[in-house]
Amino acid sequence: MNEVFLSVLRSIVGVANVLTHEDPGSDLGAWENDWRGLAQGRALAVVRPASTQQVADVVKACGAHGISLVPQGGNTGLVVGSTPDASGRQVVLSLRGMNKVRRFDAANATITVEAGCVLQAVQEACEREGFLFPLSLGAEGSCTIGGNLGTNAGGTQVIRFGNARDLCLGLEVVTADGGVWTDLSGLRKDNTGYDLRNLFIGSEGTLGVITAATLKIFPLPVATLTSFVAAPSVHAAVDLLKLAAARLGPALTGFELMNQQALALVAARYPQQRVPFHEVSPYCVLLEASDHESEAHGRALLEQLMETAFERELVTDAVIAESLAQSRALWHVRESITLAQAEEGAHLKHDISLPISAIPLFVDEIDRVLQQQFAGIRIVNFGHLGDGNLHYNIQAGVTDKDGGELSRVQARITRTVYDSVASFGGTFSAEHGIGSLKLGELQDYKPAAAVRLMRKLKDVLDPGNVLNPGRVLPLG
Ligand code: FAD
Ligand code: 2HG
Ligand code: ZN
Repeated sequence: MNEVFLSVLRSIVGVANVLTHEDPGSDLGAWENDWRGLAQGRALAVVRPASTQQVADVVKACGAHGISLVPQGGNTGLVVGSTPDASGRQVVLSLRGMNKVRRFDAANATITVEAGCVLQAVQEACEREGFLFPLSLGAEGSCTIGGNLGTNAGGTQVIRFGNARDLCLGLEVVTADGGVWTDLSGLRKDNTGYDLRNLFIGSEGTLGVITAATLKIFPLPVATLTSFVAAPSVHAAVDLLKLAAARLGPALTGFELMNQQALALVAARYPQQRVPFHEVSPYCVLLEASDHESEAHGRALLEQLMETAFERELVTDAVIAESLAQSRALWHVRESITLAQAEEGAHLKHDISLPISAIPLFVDEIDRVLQQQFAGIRIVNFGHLGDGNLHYNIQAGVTDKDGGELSRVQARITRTVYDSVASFGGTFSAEHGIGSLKLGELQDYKPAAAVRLMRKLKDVLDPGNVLNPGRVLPLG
């Protein structure tokens, strides 16, 4: 039966684009395993389509043979949603081969790309034409537009440009029955019924396979200024955010928070990186301002902002990058925290979002409670303070690199964090999604009526459970 199915797949995408464990010397680990080592899957096959029609035919074949599939882009996701289960019965549908720019429309300020385009390649294609595609995140060198839309990725520019959903004007989607729904016209207004686009975005491959997207692009700023400041507390950082938003308006394009522990980890793992003044400050903020007038104008605004911030004791130290290289180095420090945590060993992630006004009191409370209950706990708190999204992570102790001790208490820690987040009106998944990692939290914290509606939608759009079953919603 497998052989019949595999030969159907081969007839659709070509022999070279169906990879199986039976192939001599095959190693499917890159597609099967979660990059953090949280799950090892086993695929029936990895299938690499080159066109939308091939995707549609593969989806149809899977449905006909009762085989489910897992759409995959860069496999950089953080909630174990893009790798197969261990059954050996699922197909990984890798979209990476579909990586063409289909259309660039300067007058409409849009770019239409295939789902397998790597985010950085899209950014660079836009830049060559004098435009900015502002979605930006640490994995941009390997994550794909399909994955970005599948997870409704956030990143560092949400404060100004919104998340992936806000940057998307249209989609091409292969539905669970193998049909194709196309809306790539790039309209900014279209009130002709239900919003299908936004249903597929963020559905993590459970409602349809995204094969292409029309994305919003923006004029490139004349200058981008980066500043790294030391803040005495989260309260001060939030006050600085208010001040910066008032002074800079839409020129405020990034506002990232990092606690001392996060920076210490980067400094310890990557000694070649220059981490300004991390030893003395409980928190640092990376603030980015983009100016459409001139570098001098942007710098003057930023310097005035810093002057006021010093006067109000919101910052205790500050540097403004003098060159592109310096600016990149500062951003590199921020973007290195995830890998530093992974290299340091076992850790827990809490990708949370709260009303910005609630963040100082939340952090005071949760820091205090965790430190009381779990002696020696290492809290690595960083993230996109500008949009209310913290990565309130916990690192295993220095003598517990493989996480043996942490695993005993992790359920309690996570429950304590999410209960507190909920009590402050926040959510347990800001930008990473649900995948298979947060199925329990979905049941515990998402209103039951919302979960019931989600289940109804899944049943209608994918009655055969062909698309990424057991992700976002538990198996029924
Ligand atoms: P994958 O990991 O391959 O897939 C993710 C999900 O999308 C899966 O459920 C998959 O089935 C689905 N999917 C993939 N392709 C498609 C498709 N074509 N159609 C439908 N569904 C699809 N995330 C953030 O939001 N903000 C960050 O700042 C951020 N920083 C990161 C930094 C690092 C160092 C790393 C490793 C990850 C980071 N992430 C971040 C998480 C991750 O990069 C994003 O979730 C990214 O959007 C995933 O893209 P991908 O192509 O790797 O998707
Ligand atoms: C980031 O903002 C990513 O760097 C990853 O969302 C967060 O490692 C994390 O927990
Ligand atoms: Zn993030």
